[in-house]
Formats: sequence, C-alpha cells, structure tokens
Amino acid sequence: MQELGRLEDLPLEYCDALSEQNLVPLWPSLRAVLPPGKPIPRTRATRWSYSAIKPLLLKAGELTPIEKAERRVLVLANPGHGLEKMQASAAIYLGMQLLLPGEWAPAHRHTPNAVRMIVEGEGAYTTVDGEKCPMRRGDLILTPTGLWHEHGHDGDQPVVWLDVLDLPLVYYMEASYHVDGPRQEVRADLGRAAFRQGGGVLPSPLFERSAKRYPMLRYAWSDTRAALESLAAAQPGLEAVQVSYVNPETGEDTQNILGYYALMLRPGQSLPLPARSPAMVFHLIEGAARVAADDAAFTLEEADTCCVPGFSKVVLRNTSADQPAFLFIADESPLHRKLGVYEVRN
Ligand code: GTQ
Repeated sequence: MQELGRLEDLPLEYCDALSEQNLVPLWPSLRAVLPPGKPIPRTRATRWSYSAIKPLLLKAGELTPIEKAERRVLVLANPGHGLEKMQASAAIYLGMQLLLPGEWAPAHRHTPNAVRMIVEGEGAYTTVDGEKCPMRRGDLILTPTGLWHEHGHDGDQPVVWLDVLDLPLVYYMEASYHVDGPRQEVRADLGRAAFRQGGGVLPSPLFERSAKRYPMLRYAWSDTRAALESLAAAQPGLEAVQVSYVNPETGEDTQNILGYYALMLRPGQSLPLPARSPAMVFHLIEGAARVAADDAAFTLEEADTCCVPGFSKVVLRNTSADQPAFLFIADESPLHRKLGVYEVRN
C-alpha cells in the first residue's frame, strides 16, 4: 500500500494558510479515516463486574439523594473512547441504575431510545406511556424515543437495573434532548395485555391493527426463559438457542437503532459467533459464562456485563457442566442494516 504524504512534509506557512480558510488536506488522514480492510475500533473489549459496581452504586445511594440525581446511574464507560464520553461502543450507552425503596425518578421523555434489563430487587416499576411495568430480574422494559417514563419503588430492598441507550449515536447526531413532565396517570388496561398472552393472536378492534409503533413495552423474563428452554428441548441439535426481542405486530426489531436478544447456552456448550460489523454487549442473566473476543477473554458471573467491538470473532462458553447459562445481548445491527453497512465475515 502506497505511503502517503504527512502533514509534517508540508511547509508550515502552507498549513497556516489552509487553516486560515478552514481547509484541511485529506491525504495525511486518509488512512486513518479509511483504514485498509476493516475499521480500527475505539471500542475496547471491556468487562464490568457487578460485584465491583454494586457497593459503589449503593454508596451513591448514600452520597446523592434521588432529587439531586434524577437518575442515579453509574455509567459503564469504555476506556477506549475515554471515560468522559460515557459510551460502551460507538452507538451503545450502558448504565447501572439504583432506585431505593420509596424513591421516585420523575417523568421525562427524550429522543434517545432506552431499555432496562432488571438486575436485582423487587417492588420497583417503570411507568411508560401510561403503562405501569413491574420490574423483576431479567425483565426487559422498553422506553422508546419520545415516550414518557418514570421510575417508582414500592418495595423494601434496593432495585438495580441495566440501562441500554442509543445515546452516543443520538448525541453525536446533535439530536439528543429531554423534556420534563408531570407524574403520569397510570391507565388500567391499554389493550397491551393481549400481546402478552401470546398464542398467535393480536388485538385488532374493528379490523384495525394497533397504530402504536411500540405495542409491547415489557418482556417478562419468565416468558423469554420459557421460550428458550422449549426451543432447546425441541431442537437438541440447534446450536444457537437464541430469540430476538421483536415488535409482536410486525416481527421487526423492538427499536430502530439497537437490537436485543436472549441466548441460552446449554451446559458446557461453546458457541462461536461469526465476526459481524456491529459492536455487541453481553449481560449474564443466569449461570456462568466465558466470553472470548479476539485477544480478550472475560469470565462473566451473574449480572456481569461486557462489550466487544464490531468485527470481533466471539466465542461464548457456558462454564457450568450441568446448568444452562442465559445471556441478554444488545447490538448495533438494526442501525448497521438500515445504513447498509451491515457485514458478516466468516
Ligand atoms: O432512566 O430515564 O441511564 O434518562 C440515562 C438517561 C437512564 C432514565 C439513563 C436516562 C435514564
């Protein structure tokens, strides 16, 4: 490959004359912005251990009252991007949020999309667009772009959840903002109950399909886990026992930018994943697992989280010989597909 001219090769006066006119020569930076063969990711394979996060999060509960935090979150920041950027990957933000008994995180809505994966504790709820969604371990709750949401807690133990947002991308697009609102009125039944029943039927009053872009907001872990177990039992030869969280009306990804999945590893199973362009996040819901990505390898205990950059070869392994392992996965593939840059390499 041809060596290109460097900035230092140019006369200083010439560089100054360019800067004066807000101009920059491309050739000294061409290889950096268009590297050969594959991207050079800033995203570094990184693991965050829940046993390290939890005491620090509980300490935040003592140090900062909810009124002074609005959202009491420790951000899982990727050192490859610089911690102050608060991003796990190019498009993914991760945060661990604590809500103490009796606390209330007031209503707002914002342009980035969010989901919550509940990690620990009982009795908290998120009200999204008037629907009160109870939070239990492993549940996935959507708070899509523009929908009002607030968090409350009627239980007696701290509740912790993992927030996943597409904030880095929306922020980079200069499209990120929020609006505060009054406490939402909880509406008793919005017809969403019908979605949760499954059974292949959807509400269609007077022959119309729901006009809602986000007809289902809470995906109960008990249902998702049961789906994975029955899939594994029905297809003993199936390697990737995985489900996607989808809009039940359309079968499309739940959100526009990030994709969400749950995966079961059989006892002792190793599962190689193809190298794909989107970055990925793995969060261990249940069991014990190992995530190897190119040069990095992490052991995940329950509630641990890691991310790997796009184009990595990943191997997942269940380190238990007799128990299944259940992983929650987030990735950037809806975004990559829409942009036409999605790639799989084997
Ligand atoms: O719970 O609404 O981690 O607005 C970051 C921004 C959580 C939330 C985050 C948010 C929220």
